[in-house]
Amino acid sequence: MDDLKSKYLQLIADAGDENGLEELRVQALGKKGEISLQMRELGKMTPEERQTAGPALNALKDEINSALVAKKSALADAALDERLRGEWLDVTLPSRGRPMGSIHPISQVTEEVTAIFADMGFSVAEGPQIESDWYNFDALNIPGHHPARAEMDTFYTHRAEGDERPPHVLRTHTSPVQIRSLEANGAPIRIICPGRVYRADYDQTHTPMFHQVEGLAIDKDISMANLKWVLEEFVKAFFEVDDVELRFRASHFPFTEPSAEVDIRCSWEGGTLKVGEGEDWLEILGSGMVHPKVLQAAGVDPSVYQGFAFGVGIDRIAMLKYGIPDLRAFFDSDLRWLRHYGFRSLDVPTLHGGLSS
Ligand code: 2NM
Repeated sequence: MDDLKSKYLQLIADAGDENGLEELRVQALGKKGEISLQMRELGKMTPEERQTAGPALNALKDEINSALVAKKSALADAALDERLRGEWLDVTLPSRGRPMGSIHPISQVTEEVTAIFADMGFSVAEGPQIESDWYNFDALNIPGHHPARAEMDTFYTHRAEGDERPPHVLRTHTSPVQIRSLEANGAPIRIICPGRVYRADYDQTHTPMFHQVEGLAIDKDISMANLKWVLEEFVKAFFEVDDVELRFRASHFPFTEPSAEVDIRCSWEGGTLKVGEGEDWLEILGSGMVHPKVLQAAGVDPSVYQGFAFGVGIDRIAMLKYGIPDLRAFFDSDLRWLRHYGFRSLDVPTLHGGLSS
């Protein structure tokens, strides 16, 4: 048995590929294999002989089996390493002077929105995409039991076993950036926060990652009248029309009071969107006066300061402005789609040149 063992362990160690391994398995453990034949001999033995030979044969069989499995996985690893070496690409190489790439519509629209608000005195603030539950929820007046937490379909990170601290989340909106900015700079403040946000939702009108821009203006004498003017200016500049009509519908958000959803007058005649005329209404954003508790959480005295905030879906207004029918196409990386909807890299949005010139 010792001879059999050393013979097969050596053969397995020397096997060069999976076929060779399979042949060895048959040769040793197959129906007519050497070990199987030995097993058959057990029947001819005395009970005493069988008592030692049986377990020894079984142990040998297990050992050869384990060696076969281990060698098989080592061969597979080696094959994968070999393949990865063969298919290695240097993605840092410069391009071969083919036509230039294009600007993704979401980048273009983010630039357009930024240019419009910059012209009204808003600066851009950015922050982390992985947030604490304090900045993403509590500071925004969304306590632990609040249904908005469940409704948001939040992505949570893992904590180590036994770590009782609440997990971090992928931010579900860019409002945490506004809290961080308020905390760091205090009031007065005028900022917009564009960026990626995450919710566990996937269908024709939802992707698990999408883009938002939120705005915030805090000072001693800011009212909803200022909000209305700012949003009108934004919609006129963004859709490149001289006149718009906005409709403020009472709504509810935990972080604003009062809250309003904003619709714009439009028509869909001939299947294309016209803003500022017609009999239809199109919902484009949510807004309101920042809740005193939110100001307080950010270290701002709500008896001195007040202001408005709003949130717009960048993907949605990009679809509306550029007639893109399917949200999911934004994230398919389909080159034909990008060539069709993409912007030339020298077309930088400016207000004097027209945003989509
Ligand atoms: C919205 C709607 C209404 C909002 C609130 C804040 C903050 F941080 F100041 F509290 N930022 N953004 C807000 C308000 C967002 O999105 C639909």
